[in-house]
Formats: sequence, structure tokens, C-alpha cells
Amino acid sequence: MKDLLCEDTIAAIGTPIGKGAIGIVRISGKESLRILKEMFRTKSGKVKEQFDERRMHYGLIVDQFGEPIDEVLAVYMKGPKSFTGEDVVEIHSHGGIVVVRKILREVLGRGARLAEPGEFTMRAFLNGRIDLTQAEAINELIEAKSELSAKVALKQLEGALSRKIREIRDFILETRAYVEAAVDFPEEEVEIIESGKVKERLIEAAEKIEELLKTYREGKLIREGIKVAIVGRPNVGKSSLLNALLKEERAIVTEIPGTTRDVIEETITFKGLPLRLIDTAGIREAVDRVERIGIERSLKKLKEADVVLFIVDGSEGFTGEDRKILNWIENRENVILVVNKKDLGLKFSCKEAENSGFKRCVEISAKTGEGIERLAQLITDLVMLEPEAVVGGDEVVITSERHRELLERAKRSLEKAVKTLESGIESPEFLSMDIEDALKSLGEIVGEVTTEDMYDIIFSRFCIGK
Ligand SMILES: Nc1nc2c(ncn2[C@@H]2O[C@H](COP(=O)(O)OP(=O)(O)OP(=O)(O)O)[C@@H](O)[C@H]2O)c(=O)[nH]1
Ligand SMILES: [Mg+2]
Repeated sequence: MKDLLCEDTIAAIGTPIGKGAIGIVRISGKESLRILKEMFRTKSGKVKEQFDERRMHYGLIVDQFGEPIDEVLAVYMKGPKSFTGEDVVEIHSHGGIVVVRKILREVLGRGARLAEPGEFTMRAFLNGRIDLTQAEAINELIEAKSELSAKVALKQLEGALSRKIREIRDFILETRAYVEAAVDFPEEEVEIIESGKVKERLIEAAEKIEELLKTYREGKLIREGIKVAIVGRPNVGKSSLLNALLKEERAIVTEIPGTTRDVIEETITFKGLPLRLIDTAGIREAVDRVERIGIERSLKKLKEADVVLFIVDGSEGFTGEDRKILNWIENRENVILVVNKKDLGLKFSCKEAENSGFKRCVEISAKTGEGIERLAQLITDLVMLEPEAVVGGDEVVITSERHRELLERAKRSLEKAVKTLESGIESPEFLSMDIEDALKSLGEIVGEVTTEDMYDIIFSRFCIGK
């Protein structure tokens, strides 16, 4: 369990360990300025008494024997106007493993304690500088693997999600006031509750939550990437398609059927969105054991995928083997039929495919690159992601499993309250309890309501120094 009282002064290296132009040691807490003063010397070797706030000071950091460690820039940010809300000092030295570590050791030797992962951010939260969704957004921003997920995280950091949650909470609070009036003035109870107003508002609140929940699927795709499985019979050009999308000779391509044995996964970014491309072994009645295992894996990937690229060799036509594979695909909603080898001339085209019921089809040549861009566009269209719309508009996107769970819980509580109302309630107190539960769940999202182990669960995922 972390120190929730923020009594001691913490320190850590804030930059990645390794060679770099600069390295930063961060200190937060009451002793920050004292520690800096003890270690800092002006260029002429004097102790510096006065550190102006939020200004870079040029000088030397010395060790306990007065020996210089490095030339640095040091900045002092007095609380509460700092990231953590406490007194914060940053020492910017030359990057490199030895110097930065030495400075940190010096800081620790003078009374600071090594910060735990996420502890700076946790202090920012505990001191009211940011709320919980913002703290989580910092981590997501650091972990972001695509431009789009970074943008979504930044929006959350700016407080867009918190505002939305508070808006819904205020709406429910108002509703609760009606119910409480009914408890306080029983003679008017019937009128207040029976007017239908409370029920109407509870349903409306549940709908607002549902709208947020709907963004979770998109949010997850943005964060983790869209899983795109490339499947088909051997030799149709699955690995060639992977290479074409990657613009790199990643997978082995030969004219021998059964070339790919194992699953190959590579990620590309399309319009800021990560696409996780999964090349699989060609599906057929396998002759040897290795290939059979490969094919089992193909079928597994087929099931797990967000989008399935079912690829056929258009120069050969749509064969009986292709039809067999099609039967393996249970969920046809997320399938794109890819007719490959267009450069050889097509015996089977998208026109025929559409006549026989395929909703989405694209003709390509993995060899010449024709149609590849359109295919990528079809993939994002299929998951209904308009990358520009997601970040451009005012839409808040739920990306965290924790948020989803709490929103679900809040929605269930509201629905329960509506049921209580519909069943002709005995006492408004029950209703009040359900509404309270909903408010509690929403409060947990932003961190106004806290539970015991929440801090550890959330902040332990951070890296040290953040
Ligand atoms: N002309 C032409 N040849 C292609 C095209 N795409 C793939 N090929 C050829 O088709 C053969 C098979 O390609 P692969 O990409 O290895 O096929 P695969 O589906 O991965 O095959 P397995 O791994 O065996 O399942 C190779 O000789 C490729 O050069 C295309 O668009 N046009
Ligand atoms: Mg292959």
C-alpha cells in the first residue's frame, strides 16, 4: 500500500534509462527545496540561497564531498502550483546512466525516498490537482501505440470524460432531490412519484450512460488495434497481402501451397488507427502434423478477429475449397471478401460475389498493389470507425475496462430503480438506495468515491518516475 498521507519527500528519474541529451531527476515533497539547495552550487562554486519559482537555474550539482557531478539546469515549482500539488524540484542534467543515477543517489542520501511507480501522479490526484480519469489518462498517453489512442488519452487528460460523468451525476442528483422530497413530505409523496417525472428522468440517465458505453467498443479498438485475420486456402496470396499492406517482405511467399505454417502478426497504422494484421496458414485437409497444427491456429484466429479478410484467387475462380472455408466462418458480418491476383485476369469478380450475397468485396493484386488502399479503408469502415470523427468531434470515448464496469453498474442500479417504481413502491427509501448506488459507481470513476485497493490497482501500472 502506498503512502496516502504524502508525508515524505519522494524522488525518481523521470526520463528513460539510457543515453540521451538530458536526464531528469524529479523530487516532490516538503524537503525538495532544502535538498536542492544542499546539492546545488553556482558556477563560481557558491551555495545558492534564493531559487525563483518556475525558472531554470544554471549551476553545478555536487556530491556529499563537494565534488561536482554535472552541470545542470534546476527548476523549483512551489506547491500547490505544481504537477503533484507539492513543492517540486527538477534537476536536468546530461543524459547517461551514470550521471543521472549519481544525482538520484545524492538526492536519496539527503532524505528523499525512491518513488514507487505512479506515485507522482497519485499525489497529484490526492492533492486534487487531477481526478482519477485524468490520472489514468496520463498512463494511457504514455502507453499509447498510435496517434489516435494518444489523442483520445489527451482528451481524457483534459477532463472531457470527467465533465461528461459529472454532467450525468448532477442530473441524477437532481432526480434524487425529487425522491428525497417525497421522503421528507410523505403527504406529497404520491404526487411526486406518480407524476412520472422521476421515472422519466431515471430512464434518461440510464440512456446517457448507455451512450457512453457504446463508445467502449470503439475505444478498445483504438487502444488495442483492430484484429484483422487473413484467411483462405493455400496459395491464394495471404502472405503476399500481408507483405503488401506492410510494404515489406515480412512473410515467406512461394508458389508452394502450405508455405505459411505458423501465425504471423504485424501492426500497421492506417489513418492513425492500429491494424493488427494476422497472416495464417492456408486452410485445407492437411497432409502432415505441423501443417494441421497451423491450420487449427488459423481457425482460432478466425474466431477471435474483429475483421476477417477471406481471400480467394480470382484468377482461378471461387472453388469448392473456398466454399468449405466459407462454411467455417460463422459470423459473416465482419467478413471482407478479397479477390486477389487481379493482374492475371479474373474468373471470379466482386460483381458475382455481390450477386451471391457478399456484402463487402474488393478486387486486388497483392503483386502490383492495386486495391490495397481501398481494402484498408474497407476495414475501418467495417468497424464503423471514422478516425477523424472520433477525435475531431466532442465525443468522449471509453477506453478503460474499469470505467466500463462502473458505468454498467450505474446503469443497472438505475434500471433497478425504474423497476422499483414500476412495481408500485412501498417506500421511496428503496428507490433512494438504488439511486445512491448509481451515484456511487459514477463517483468511483472520477475518484470522488474511493475503495481500499483502488490506488494500488490503478497506480501500480505506471512506470516509476511518473
Ligand atoms: N500474379 C500474382 N501472383 C500472386 C499474387 N499474390 C500472390 N501471388 C503468388 O501466389 C503464390 C502464393 O502466394 P503466397 O502469398 O505465398 O500465398 P499464401 O496464401 O500465403 O499461401 P500459403 O502460405 O501456402 O497458405 C506466390 O507465388 C505469389 O507470388 C498476385 O496478386 N498476383
Ligand atoms: Mg502464406
